[in-house]
Amino acid sequence: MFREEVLQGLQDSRKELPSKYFYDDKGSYLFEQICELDEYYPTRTELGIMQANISEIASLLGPQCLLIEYGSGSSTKTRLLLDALQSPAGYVPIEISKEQLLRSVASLTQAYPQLEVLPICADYTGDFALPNPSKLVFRRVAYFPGSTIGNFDREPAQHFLRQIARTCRGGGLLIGVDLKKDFNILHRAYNDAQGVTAQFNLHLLERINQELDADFQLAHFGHYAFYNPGQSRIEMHLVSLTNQVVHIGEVEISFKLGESIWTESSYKYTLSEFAQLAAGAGLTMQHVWTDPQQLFSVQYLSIA
Ligand code: AVJ
Repeated sequence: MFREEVLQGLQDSRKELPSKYFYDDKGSYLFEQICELDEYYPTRTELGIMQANISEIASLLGPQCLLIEYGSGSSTKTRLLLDALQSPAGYVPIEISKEQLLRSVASLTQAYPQLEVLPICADYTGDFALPNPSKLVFRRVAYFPGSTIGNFDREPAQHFLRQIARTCRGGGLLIGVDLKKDFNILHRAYNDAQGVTAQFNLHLLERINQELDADFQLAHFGHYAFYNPGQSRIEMHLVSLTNQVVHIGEVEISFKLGESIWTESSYKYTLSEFAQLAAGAGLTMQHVWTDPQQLFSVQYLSIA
């Protein structure tokens, strides 16, 4: 899958690579470093919103809910919820990285011996069978924090929300959504002074070198991230700093000086834009929590 998608993306006239491949072990580590940067406001702002409103959030989700987390990673924010939920029926972490999944399941079962954890190792955008918990489920609630929804273009975002609506019919979705704001704040968040985001972006080439027998020279590419206001998104690119030919196994890929590989989009929404997108997928906004500066939002949407 990785090889096919990489080759296809780089053989396109407009080169691109899927952002989901950032997150191998080193990539996940670099992302955690990003989350601690002064410039990167989303993580700490979302955590602050959750902490400030946790009892209200837990009471909206209600007792005996089955919490289904899409892309659970290390499940850090989840603990906040698990601490506050009234006798949850179970926790279903869906995570593509087996190592991360096993690690977080082990530590969660330690910390929450009463909780039934039903892990699914899968790509959460695909199909998976929901496991049956032994406790009675009052409501299924999907949890999708971190503003990862921002990585999806509009149409795929709506498609994904529709899929959640099917999985959690009669329940809801708790989601973190990054908001539109001063362009300079956005720019700084994706162009940190220490260059961690640049390292994170360039690591994708390193991963391709390691896993697909390629010979990208990292010094010959530059990190370039900017806010595209017309499209309401951060675009992250790797720009070729020279005319060059790169090999991926037997395949040759040529780059012109200045040619870019588009590696990530991170869409930003207003509250009403997101409500509209969600409504189109059959989800109704019930409650929105934000920080005092309105940088970020945590939203609970219900599914009929
Ligand atoms: C994890 C996808 C939400 O888009 O802000 C951080 C990833 N990319 N810095 C984001 C990311 C560059 C992040 N998401």
